Amino acid sequence: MQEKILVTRSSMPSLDEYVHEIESLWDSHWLTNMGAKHELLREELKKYLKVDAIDLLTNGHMALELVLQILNMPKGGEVITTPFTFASTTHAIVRNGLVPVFCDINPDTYTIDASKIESLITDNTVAIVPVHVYGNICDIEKIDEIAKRHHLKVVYDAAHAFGETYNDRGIGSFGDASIFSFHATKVFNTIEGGAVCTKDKALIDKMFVVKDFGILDQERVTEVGPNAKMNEFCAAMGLCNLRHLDEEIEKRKKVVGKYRNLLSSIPGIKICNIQDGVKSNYSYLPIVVDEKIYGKTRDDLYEYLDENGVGARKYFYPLTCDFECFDNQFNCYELPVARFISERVLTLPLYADLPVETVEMICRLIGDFS
Ligand code: T4K
Repeated sequence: MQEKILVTRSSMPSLDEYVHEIESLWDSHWLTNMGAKHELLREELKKYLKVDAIDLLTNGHMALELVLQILNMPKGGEVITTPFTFASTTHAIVRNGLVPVFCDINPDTYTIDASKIESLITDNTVAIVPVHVYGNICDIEKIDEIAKRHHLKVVYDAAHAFGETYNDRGIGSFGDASIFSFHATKVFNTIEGGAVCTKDKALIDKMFVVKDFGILDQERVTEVGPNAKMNEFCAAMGLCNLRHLDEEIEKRKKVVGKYRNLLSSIPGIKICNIQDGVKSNYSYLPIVVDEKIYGKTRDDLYEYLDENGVGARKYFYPLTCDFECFDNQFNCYELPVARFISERVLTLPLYADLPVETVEMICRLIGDFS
């Protein structure tokens, strides 16, 4: 039987390249706690991402959770954010004792609708946490302008936007800070991993301490922090993957081009456009199924693809505000666009080595089913 085609597949260097990269660890016996590979990767990523300062962490979630901790906003403070995201974004807010206030999304980019942010600001608002979802870039100028006028912090969840630029500026250089995910499923992976980027060097100095239990030196513990350090094996994977990244993104671009070409003729299937001024990383391929035109619902199509060995995913359904763990304690109203998209979106398989014939087969299935 043919193997199922999953929504993505981790990029990996050759085994030889990875083994060569980790060999020195057998001499040093230095496996974690900000070792040589961690520091080298940090330097290389600072250049690649075009940012002023960066720190590496165990994963993207801890990067977001800890940056919100370090910004030290009052407990109970309200954070305007999007419900159309992965669980991590909302959990990072809630786990900091902050209150998510959900804003609707833009119908074309699926990012937070910046024109609706201001009406949600109250005396308790402390920050905005937008998400560059699927690598689509938020309305940065408008968000920046609102945040300045209302003295709010802005932390971008850029988990999907690794390596992207907006008007030639690294996407991690906007707002008070941005976080990236280097999870196995991402364009750039360190197996598990993540980073925080910012102009604020003091924030990075603090992160270096907070992510290591708040230990400043052998006799002083100055922060209450978890263990969120990236280890040397993960950093080594990052060093290898970074060497091949541009080539991987080029291959993804071709896969996306093929999808775009074949799907554009199927009525009722919508794909987002690449935005002006954005250098894309081609990280995800979301389609939105308009059942009135396509004739079948997103869920019908999901099932049909699954029966035919194609593992598309409903990223992002349900909206995070509807998660049972929140038990309706946060506002879930006035999110018509987010609800519309979340109920109709399907993320198709996308990775650098996805064969053209497979893309053709997936598009044929989608076309034939309508
Ligand atoms: N903010 C946003 C907006 C995010 O999307 C995420 C993570 C975060 C923050 C937090 O970043 P991290 O703390 O994770 O660094 C996956 C990922 O686990 C998660 O990182 C990602 N977003 C989310 C969108 O997708 P699942 O539960 O869908 O993963 P899973 O295990 O079902 O894997 C999906 C597919 O990937 C599999 O079908 C096959 C492929 N895969 C998976 C793994 C684990 C591989 O090829 N290799 C692998 O090792 O969450």
